[in-house]
Amino acid sequence: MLSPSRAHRIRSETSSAGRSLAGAFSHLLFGALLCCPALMRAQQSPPAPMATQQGGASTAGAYAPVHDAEHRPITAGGMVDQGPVVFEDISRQAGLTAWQYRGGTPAKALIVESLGGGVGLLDYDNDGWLDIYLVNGMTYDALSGKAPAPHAALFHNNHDGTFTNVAEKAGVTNDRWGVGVAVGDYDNDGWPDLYVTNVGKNRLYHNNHDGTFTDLAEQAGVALGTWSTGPTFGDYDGDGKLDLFVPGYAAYDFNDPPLAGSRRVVSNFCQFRGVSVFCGPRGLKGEHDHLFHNNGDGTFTDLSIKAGVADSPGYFGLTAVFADLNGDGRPELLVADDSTPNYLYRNKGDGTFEDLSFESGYAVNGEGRETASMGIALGDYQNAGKLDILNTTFSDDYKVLYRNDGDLTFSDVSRDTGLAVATIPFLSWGDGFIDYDNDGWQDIFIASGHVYPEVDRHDWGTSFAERPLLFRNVSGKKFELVPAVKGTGLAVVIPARGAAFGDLFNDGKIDVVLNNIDAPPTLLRNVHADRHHWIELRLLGGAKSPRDAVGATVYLTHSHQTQRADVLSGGSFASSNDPRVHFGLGDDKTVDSIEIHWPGGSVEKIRVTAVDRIYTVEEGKGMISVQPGQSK
Ligand SMILES: [Ca+2]
Ligand SMILES: [Ca+2]
Ligand SMILES: [Ca+2]
Ligand SMILES: [Ca+2]
Repeated sequence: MLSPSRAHRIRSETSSAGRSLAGAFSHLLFGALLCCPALMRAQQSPPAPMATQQGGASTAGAYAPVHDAEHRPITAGGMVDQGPVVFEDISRQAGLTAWQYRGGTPAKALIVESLGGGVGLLDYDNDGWLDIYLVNGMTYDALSGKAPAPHAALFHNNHDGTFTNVAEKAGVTNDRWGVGVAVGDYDNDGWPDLYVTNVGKNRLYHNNHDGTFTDLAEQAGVALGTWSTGPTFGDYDGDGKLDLFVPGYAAYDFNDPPLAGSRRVVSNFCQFRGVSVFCGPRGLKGEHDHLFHNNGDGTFTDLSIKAGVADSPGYFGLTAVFADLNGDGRPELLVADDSTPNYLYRNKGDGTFEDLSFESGYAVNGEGRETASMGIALGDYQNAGKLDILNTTFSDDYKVLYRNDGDLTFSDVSRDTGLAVATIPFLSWGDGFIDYDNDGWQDIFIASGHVYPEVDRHDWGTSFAERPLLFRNVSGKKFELVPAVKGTGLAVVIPARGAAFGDLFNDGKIDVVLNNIDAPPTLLRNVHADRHHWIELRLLGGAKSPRDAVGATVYLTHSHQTQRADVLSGGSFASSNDPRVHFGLGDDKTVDSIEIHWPGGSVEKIRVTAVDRIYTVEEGKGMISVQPGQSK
C-alpha cells in the first residue's frame, strides 16, 4: 500500500509531463498501484466509456449521449406526464426569485466563475422557523470598483410560505466572491452563527441576538485570504466548543488568471472532449486545508499541521464534514476533493487525526479512480446504525455511494444499489439523504448543473442546466429513480450548485433549497401525498457539549427497526442543513425508544407520547418543549 503522499508524487511526476497520454497513463498507474480493497470489491461495470477525454476535471471518459423522446439530453429532459408528485417549485410565490447568484460572466471563461455558492439553513432569530442564507458570487465590474458587489441573501421565514430578504439589515451581505457556508453556534450562546467562505478573506458572522450579525473573522483568526470552499463546524477534541475546518481549493490571482496559453497552466487541462473550455482544476496549484481549534475566548488557533489534516499535497478541496463514522463518539473528518483523492481522517482522540483515505476506500471510487468530488451526503440508508457517504461527481461519471462496512472501511455500492447508470450524464453538486416520503428509509436527492456552457452546443448527452434527481430507498437495498413528472419540482431544469435540506414549514416534510449559478434560487416544497407519521428533535447541548449539539447522534426505534440521525454542520456542496434531526415513521403512531448520544459523551433516553411533533430536548433535562406539526 502506498501512502497518499507517495501516490501524489507519482501523479505529479507523470502529469508534469503535461501530455494527455501521460495523464491517461498516470490514471492507470494510479489505480493499479493504489487500490486497494475498494478496487477488489468493484463488480460489474457500467456501460463502457467510448474514449479517454482530456480536460482539467476528472471523469470516467466519454459516454454515448442518452436522449429523451424529444431528443433532449436526459439531463434536461426525460419528463413524464403521470406519476407521484413529490415537490412543488414555490420559489416565486415564496419571494425568493428577486435575488440571484452572480459568478463572473455566463461565458465561464475562468474556473473561479464556475463553482457557484452554498445554502445555509438556520433559525437565526430563534422563532422556531428555519430561515435561508444564500451565498453570492461576484461580478468583474464590482471587483474593479465600478459597480456594487452582489449581496448574499438572508431570507427570513414569515411562517406563511413567504420569505423576506433581510441581509442588508442583518449585516450579512458579504460583498466578496462567496463560495460556501457552515452554520454553528461557536460561542455556545444559543444563537446560530455563520461562517462564510470566499475567494479572498472569509467571514465569521457572529449572531448578535437582535437580528443582526457582526463579522469577527479577523479578530477570531479565521479570515484566511485564499480560495476557501465548503467549511464544517465540529468539536473534534471534545471540549464542548465547536472547532472549524476549512478546505482550500486552488491558488488564484485575479491579476494573472489561469487562461489557456498562459504559462501557469498546462494547455491540455483547458479542453473537454477536444473543445476549449476554462482551465483547471488540474494544472493549477492546489490550496491547503485549515483546522481551527476553538480557544473558547472568541479566538481560534490554526492547528492543521499538528493535527495532521493540513493537506500538504494541496488537493482541490470542495466540501468537508465532521461526522462520527466508527461510533466511538468522536467525529471523523471527510473532505471531498475535486479531481484528486478524497480524505478520510480518523479522529484518534488525542487532538490528532490518522489519514485513512486509501485504507478506508474513500479516496477513490470502486474502480480505483479519483473523482471530481463536489458534495458529501451522510446518512444511514440501510438502518444499520452507521453513516454511509454519497459523493457527487462530474458528468460522464457515476455518483459514488460508499457503504459503511464498519471499522472505517467502505465499499462502493453505487452499481449494486442502482445509482450508477442513471447518474452518469449529470454533473452534480449538492446532495442529501432525506426521507422524503417518511417511510422510515432515507432517500437520496442530487442537485446538478454543468460547469461548461459549451456543453449546450454539442451532442454530448449533458446540459448546463439540469434537473434534480430523487431516488427512493427500497428497504435499504436499492434506489429507484423517482420520475420527473411534468409541472412538478423534479422537472425543473436549473444550473444548481449548493443544496440544503430541511423542514422549512414545520409540517414534517423535508424541503430543498437550491442555489443556482447566474440564476435565481429554487425552493422545492415537499408536497408528497403520503400520510406517514414523523417526529423531529431540536437538541440543546449541556455544559460538556456544543450548545447546538453538533455531533449528536440519535437512534430511534419503532416497529423493531432502528434509525439513526446526526446533527451535522456543513456538507452537501458547501452548504449546511436543518440542524434538527428528522425521522419518518411510516404508519407507526408510536415510537419504542429514543436514545441520544450527546457530543459530550452522555447517553440519554427520552420518551415521546405523540408523533407528528417537533420536540426540543435539552441535555440532562429531557424534553423541554413540544410543538405540533403544521398541517398544510
Ligand atoms: Ca426563523
Ligand atoms: Ca452564537
Ligand atoms: Ca473543540
Ligand atoms: Ca423514504
